[in-house]
Amino acid sequence: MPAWLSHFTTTYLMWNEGPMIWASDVLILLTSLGIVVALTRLHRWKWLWREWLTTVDHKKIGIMYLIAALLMLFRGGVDALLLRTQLAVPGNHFLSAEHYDQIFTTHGTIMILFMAMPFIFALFNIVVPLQIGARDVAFPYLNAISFWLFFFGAMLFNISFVFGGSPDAGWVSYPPLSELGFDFGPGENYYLLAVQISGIGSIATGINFLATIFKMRAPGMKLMRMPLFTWSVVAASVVIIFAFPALAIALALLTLDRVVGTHFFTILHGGDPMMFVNLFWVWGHPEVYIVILPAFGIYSEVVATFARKRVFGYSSMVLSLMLISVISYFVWAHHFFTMGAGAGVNTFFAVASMLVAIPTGVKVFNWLFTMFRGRIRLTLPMLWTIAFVPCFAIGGATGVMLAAAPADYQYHNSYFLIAHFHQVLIGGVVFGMLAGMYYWWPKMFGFMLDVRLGKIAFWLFNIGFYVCFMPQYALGFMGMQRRMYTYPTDMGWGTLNFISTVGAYIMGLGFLFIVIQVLYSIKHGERDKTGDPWDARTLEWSLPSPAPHYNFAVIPTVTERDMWWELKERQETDLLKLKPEMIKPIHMPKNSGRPFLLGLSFFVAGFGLVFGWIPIAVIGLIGILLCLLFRAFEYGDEHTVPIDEIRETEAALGRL
Ligand code: HEM
Ligand SMILES: [Cu+2]
Repeated sequence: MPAWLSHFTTTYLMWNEGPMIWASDVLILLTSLGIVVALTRLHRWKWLWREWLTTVDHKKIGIMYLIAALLMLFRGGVDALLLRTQLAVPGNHFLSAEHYDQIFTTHGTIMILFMAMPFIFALFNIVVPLQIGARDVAFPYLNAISFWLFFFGAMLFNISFVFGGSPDAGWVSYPPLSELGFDFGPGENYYLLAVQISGIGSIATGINFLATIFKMRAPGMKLMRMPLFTWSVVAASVVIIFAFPALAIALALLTLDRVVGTHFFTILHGGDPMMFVNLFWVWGHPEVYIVILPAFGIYSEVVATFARKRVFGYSSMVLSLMLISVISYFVWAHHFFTMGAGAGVNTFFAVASMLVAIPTGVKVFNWLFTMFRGRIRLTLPMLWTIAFVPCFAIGGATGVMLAAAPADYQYHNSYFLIAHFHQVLIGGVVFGMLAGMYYWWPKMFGFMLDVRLGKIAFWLFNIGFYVCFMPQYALGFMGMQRRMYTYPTDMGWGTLNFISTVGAYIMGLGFLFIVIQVLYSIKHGERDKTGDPWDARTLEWSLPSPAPHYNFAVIPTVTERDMWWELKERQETDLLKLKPEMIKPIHMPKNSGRPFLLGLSFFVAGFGLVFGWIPIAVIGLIGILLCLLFRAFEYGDEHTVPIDEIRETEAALGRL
């Protein structure tokens, strides 16, 4: 091999790092080839471009978010299994310390930013316009940009594994560890740029959905008539808009430190690493609420539907959503009680953190009261919701323990913390997202998912969860610290770690069953011809599944909360029935390839900056500018759907 080539393969392709990299290379190559061949053989390239890559339809964007989130759940899950395999027995050499660092970093970053975030955005997109009686979001073009920024940010982050090396300073990326002096590989740059790019998309999504909900509701849908999921999106969007800029600034300043040589967060020359820690958690704590609040919204919809009762304490549900989102800004320092802020500061943040338990408790009791004496149906969404309650209660209780600042000196950065946050993130967020996916699946795709396979997945995942994470509370008390890549036999941590790893594999099996369930149901799933398979309460269920691209042929006028349910109860659904003369032409946004190209340009620019390859970065930046320029001079990005076409579509759906 010529010298330059071997330099390239070791420095960038990391072929000297062993079978894990080779296997990934082969897998990526085979998957890409498989996709290309399949698309070509089935003549689907045009379809892919026209129907998906250029779409501005919120329902399709939502589905793309969902697919991406599930893929990232898989990637983050494989990371988790690698980590747990390494920790299964004392003195293990399955992963090196270096690889362990990289994998917990990519696992954490991917799970939070590239799995949980797109999962909530998937459901925002799929549900909100249908629930409030709108034809799309307020800014459909921007919505597509948000998706492609997220997507290409995620791709940029993922290729670090096979090109140049992954970040390894943890998902929080604290300096000075993440500064050039200690971390000179491209991995940290990947982290900074990838998270930055997708973060811009997230801010735009927050703005988009707030505008959508405030400006695009159907006539008569007053704020206090909105479904609770929509309310939870309001709360989460507000938090996104105020929190994500802090992250953007923290990342930008650290990027400047690394790329330009400034000293914002260094120890030398007047910098201060604690500034980064504060900025990071000013975003980071609200971030966990950004992902949990929509889950709370989902639980509210599911509980009301499957207990066949109006949600208990609607107003207190709305108020507690809002209270949680406000309080979430005053708790960030609970992530570093031990870093020397002093008793006064710690007391403030401890008390504020514990306060969050009050509105959260209100919500939990309201869900329980809604179920109380309801005619409960144990469908898949309901099972995940019921499983959430005890899981989240334990996670919440251990959270209050962690919020006790003096006691946190014992638990800080131990496995107790790891168990706590997985309990709230999995038991709260992942359970919620799965409940939401199961609940709205028929609305998205028009068919039902197999229940038997879903129940197997449910039980495997839940049992696996407790087997995996309960031992970790004990391990924390026994002194095991987080981010340890191995431990000696005489610490006595072997048995509990082994049990925990077994649990992780059981969860992995649970995920596998979800995949099998989806694949099986694509072929054998029962069609949903009614549009309302759950006998549900809110407007989206008055539409056919899947809804036509313009959603509502005629925008309904809302007269009360849970109107669809109330109309059914009074047998007045005819009030929503279409009459041919009601139909008017509809204005819809035109598809555009530019959001995709803009995302791609960001990817190219980011990739160039990761390695300091300026010409590549410049090409990307020119691409970005061109996309913006063309958009600025675009007139008439809407088209009109003629009356005949709407009548035809509605007639084919049996609604005229
Ligand atoms: C599917 C089951 C999961 C398992 C078995 C698992 C396992 C692990 C393990 C072994 C670690 C490293 C602990 C350490 O050595 O310090 C870790 C860290 C972490 N996990 Fe998970 N995890 C799972 C799911 C999730 C989910 C769903 C999320 C978020 C939504 C998440 C977020 C994180 C974060 C933020 C870290 C910290 C990374 C860091 O220290 O920088 N995990 N997880
Ligand atoms: Cu926090």
